[in-house]
Formats: sequence, structure tokens, C-alpha cells
Amino acid sequence: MFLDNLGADAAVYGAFSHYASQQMIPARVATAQRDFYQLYTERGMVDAEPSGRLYYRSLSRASLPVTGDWVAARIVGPEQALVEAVLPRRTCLSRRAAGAREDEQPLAANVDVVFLVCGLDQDFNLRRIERYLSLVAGSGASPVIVLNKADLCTDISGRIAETAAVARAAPVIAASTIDPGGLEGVRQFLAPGCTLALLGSSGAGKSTIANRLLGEERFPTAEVREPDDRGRHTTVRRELTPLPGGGAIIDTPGLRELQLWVGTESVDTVFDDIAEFAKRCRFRDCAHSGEPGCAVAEALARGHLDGHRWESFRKLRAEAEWHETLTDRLAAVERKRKWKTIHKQARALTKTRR
Ligand SMILES: Nc1nc2c(ncn2[C@@H]2O[C@H](COP(=O)(O)OP(=O)(O)OP(=O)(O)O)[C@@H](O)[C@H]2O)c(=O)[nH]1
Ligand SMILES: [Mg+2]
Ligand SMILES: [Zn+2]
Repeated sequence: MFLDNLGADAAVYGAFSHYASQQMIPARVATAQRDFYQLYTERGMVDAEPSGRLYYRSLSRASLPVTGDWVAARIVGPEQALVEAVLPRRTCLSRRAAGAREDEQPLAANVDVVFLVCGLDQDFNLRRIERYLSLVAGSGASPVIVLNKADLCTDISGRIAETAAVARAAPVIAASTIDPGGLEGVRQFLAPGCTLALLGSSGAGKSTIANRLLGEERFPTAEVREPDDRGRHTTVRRELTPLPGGGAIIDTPGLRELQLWVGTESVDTVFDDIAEFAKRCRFRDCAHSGEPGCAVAEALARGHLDGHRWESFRKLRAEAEWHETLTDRLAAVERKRKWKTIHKQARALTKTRR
């Protein structure tokens, strides 16, 4: 029952049934730091580590448990467990890992609704919202843009209109953790079995919102720095917590860097207005860089398309294209490795036959 409220549905139990006979229990990952996990089970929390089998069978770090994952766990001691398998992820929020390594870094799994939290102070930034929307578009979760700190803003409806223009289909809501009733808009997305995640820059108020929804000071929060409204990176880990009325919420640290790990179609969904213009270019393969009859250039000239939005699209599209070449290359390497093993095994087999 507890796990059902956390979002365990027929798909989760179906995937788990494969392990049910092996003295395992279903569980959901609350936190995952290196190889140390905290899991919610039907009977409370347990600490856990990956089993040797899971560890060595995982093709990459990205397939090891992350916050929000459903797993099959084996209880090995009082409040101690081994994670034997990660059940298939229904949705997954990923970015490209920070630094030079070209790796997927899953931020959270099995999220239904992502609150993109943006402060209505100096944090307000449409280009950043576009970037976060692209990340969510590749995840399978639904984005909701939460313009927080509405109590600090004198032109809320103006900000909402500006944001709605880049949000396309995503709902845009104003919120305040200070004003009475300031979280009504947010609360309408809470439901038993539904998993929400908070994303946004440091200091936007993610942990404060989570605490209000939980009705307790569960997560630490801190004032933003005076001169620039920048946050202090107070939250340091991603953590899933059950909500009092059912469902779960995942608080996350503000990201210093958000490189995309999505395909081009995700970016195209977020910028579907640009795709509409591009359809009307004279040439089908128009690169929108000075070709005659370019509808994008015309839209820019006439002010139907904002120049900053166009720049933002080009940047994100280039990142997504790079990601696609990269994953193609990785897939090719993987195929080669597989064939090498198969050939080796075949050779060994013919040898033993002889
Ligand atoms: N005026 C105003 N301040 C808010 C609101 N919500 C949060 N704050 C303040 O903003 C500051 C930062 O809030 P946090 O919740 O710590 O921000 P965060 O997004 O969790 O930041 P990180 O954990 O660093 O990523 C705190 O001082 C909060 O009290 C709001 O609606 N209005
Ligand atoms: Mg926080
Ligand atoms: Zn064009």
C-alpha cells in the first residue's frame, strides 16, 4: 500500500515479478550516492549497496540505481539490503555529465511531473527555461514552469506571458512560499502515485517549496547571496520523499552546468514554433543562414521570431546533434565489442571441437 502511494503500479509489479521468487522485495530509491543507497520498502527505509552481480553486469554507471528508481532488493541484515536489479525506467531525466567525460548522468528516474522552478528575481531567465525544457522533453516526464517568489514581483502577469511564449504547451504558474495560498497552483499537480521533481538554479526556492508541501522543514534552505540573488548550493543530493497526501517529491541541487543529453527531436518539440517557420522555407534543406526564400530569416526580420530565442535554439540544437553523433559512435563501439566476443567464443568453440 505504501509503495502504491509512492507510484508502484502494474508495470512495476510486473517487472518485479521476475524476481519475486528469489527472496527479494520491491523498493524505491530515495537517495543514491556513489554505491550507497537508501531505499523505501513496504516496511520502512533500508540502507543498500549494489550486489556484485548488478555492479559487474551494468553496462555503464548510468544503469546503476538513481533517485526514483524501482529496484529488486535482497534483505541481508537488519535494515541492510543489496540491490540486485534496477527495474525498467518509465521516464528518466538525464544530463551530460559535467566535465570532459562524455557520459550520461541520470538525475532522477520515474518522474511524472517536473517543476522547473525559476525565481521572479534576478534568477528569471527565459533561455535557461528553454534549456531545462529541452532536458525534460527527452525524459518522458511532463514539465510545469513554476515562477516562484511572486511576492517579489510587481508584474506577475507580464512575466507569465513572456514565459508562456517560450513554454509552448507547458503550463506556467506563479508561486510564492511566503504568500498565503501561494502554492495552490503547485498543489493541483499532487496526486497519490504521482512523482514530482523540482529542478532549477540554486536559490530558486526548490527546497522551500518541498518543505511547504511536506508540511515540515525536511530539507535545509538558505538565503541567496545579497548582490546577485545567486544561491549557495544548499542542497547537495537528490532525494525522494513521500508526500503526506500520497505521491512523492524529489528535491535536487541547483545545477551549475546543464549540458543536454537528448536527441534533436526533443529540442525540436520545445521549439515547435521554429519548426513551423522552417517548413515554409523555399528549400527543404534550408540551413536558415542567408538562403533565398528563408521563412526563418523573414520571421526574424518581421519580429515574429525573437532573435534570442533563435540563438538559443541553434545552440541547443547543436548540442543535441553532437549528442546524436556521440551515441551513434558509442553504439558502433559497443557492436564491435559484441562481435569481437562472439568471434572469440566461436574460435574457442571450434578449437575445443577439434
Ligand atoms: N521572497 C521569497 N523568497 C523565497 C521564496 N521561496 C524561497 N525563498 C527564499 O529563497 C532562498 C533560497 O531557497 P532554497 O529553497 O534554499 O533554494 P533552492 O532552490 O533549494 O537552492 P539550492 O538548494 O541551493 O539549489 C531562501 O532564503 C528562501 O527563503 C518565495 O516564494 N519568496
Ligand atoms: Mg535546495
Ligand atoms: Zn530557412
